[in-house]
Amino acid sequence: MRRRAFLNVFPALGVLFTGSSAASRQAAPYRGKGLFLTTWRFGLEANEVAWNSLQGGGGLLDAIELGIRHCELDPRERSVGLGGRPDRDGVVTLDACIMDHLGNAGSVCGLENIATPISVARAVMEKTPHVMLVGAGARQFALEQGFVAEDLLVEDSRREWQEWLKDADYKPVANIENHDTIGMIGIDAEGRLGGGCSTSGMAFKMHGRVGDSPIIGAGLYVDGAVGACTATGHGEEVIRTVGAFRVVQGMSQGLSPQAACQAAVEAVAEFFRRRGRDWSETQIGFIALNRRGQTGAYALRPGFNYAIRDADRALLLDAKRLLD
Ligand code: SD4
Repeated sequence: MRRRAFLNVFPALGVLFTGSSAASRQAAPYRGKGLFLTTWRFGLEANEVAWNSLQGGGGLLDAIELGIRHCELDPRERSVGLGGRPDRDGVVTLDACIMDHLGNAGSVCGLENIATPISVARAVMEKTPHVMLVGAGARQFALEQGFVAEDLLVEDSRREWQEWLKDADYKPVANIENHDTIGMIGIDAEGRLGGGCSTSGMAFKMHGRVGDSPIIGAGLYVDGAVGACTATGHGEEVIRTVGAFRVVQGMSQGLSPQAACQAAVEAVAEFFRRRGRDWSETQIGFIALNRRGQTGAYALRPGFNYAIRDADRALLLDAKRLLD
């Protein structure tokens, strides 16, 4: 009997014959009350907001949007939303995206004057036939949706930019000035997965530069049957290696979230080696979650931390890394 015909007749046996990935998808469904995993220290507060929303009866994507929004609206966070560092022309441009377990997704790139790009990304997902809006079109759409335009450049960021203009030398520094995208992935009590990501991008980038964070598959990816991943760090390297998708693909092939994150960081390192480029100031970090609620995180070098929140834990953890 040909394989497909055999499985049509004996579908329950399919799991035995379709290899480890399909088998692990069938195994041990998630039984917790929910879990959130978020990049960097501000993930602690963002997770708390998301957790309270989920436990209060909100949907998973509502929780993720609210958690990220909390960070976007905090002017002290200088790499996300209001207060984000500007590009080299002194303009704050924001990137964000959101994705659910069904593959619904929305994204905005280079959005100006709107403090909550994650909510605009969600509106793109829910109210347009598109996935991604950029620049002036994204801003126009946001205004049409009732978002309010405001000046996002806070005094501290303006001062830093003016200081930077003296040399105007664009030089990313690992973990220090600009590696602080908020990426949040989560799972709810029904085992649904989702994620979101928001950033002002690399400080003093060229006007018009888009990083990995709003790109579905690079800065964020969710496959409801497998898992979710989000990335932080030097976006060009994450785009080059299709980072978040690579991690989810690794999980679909049977890797644990931890091993899948490690494999993606190793791919980044390998791409650097091939290109013979200096990567001493590059940081990349991935966090991942599978549909059983198992988590993982891995970075290129020390300094990347992430927050986890579930019914038992609210912790900030240091990610394992490739280099010391
Ligand atoms: C970017 N990935 O625009 C973002 C920056 C970042 O933590 O993650 N910072 O390239």
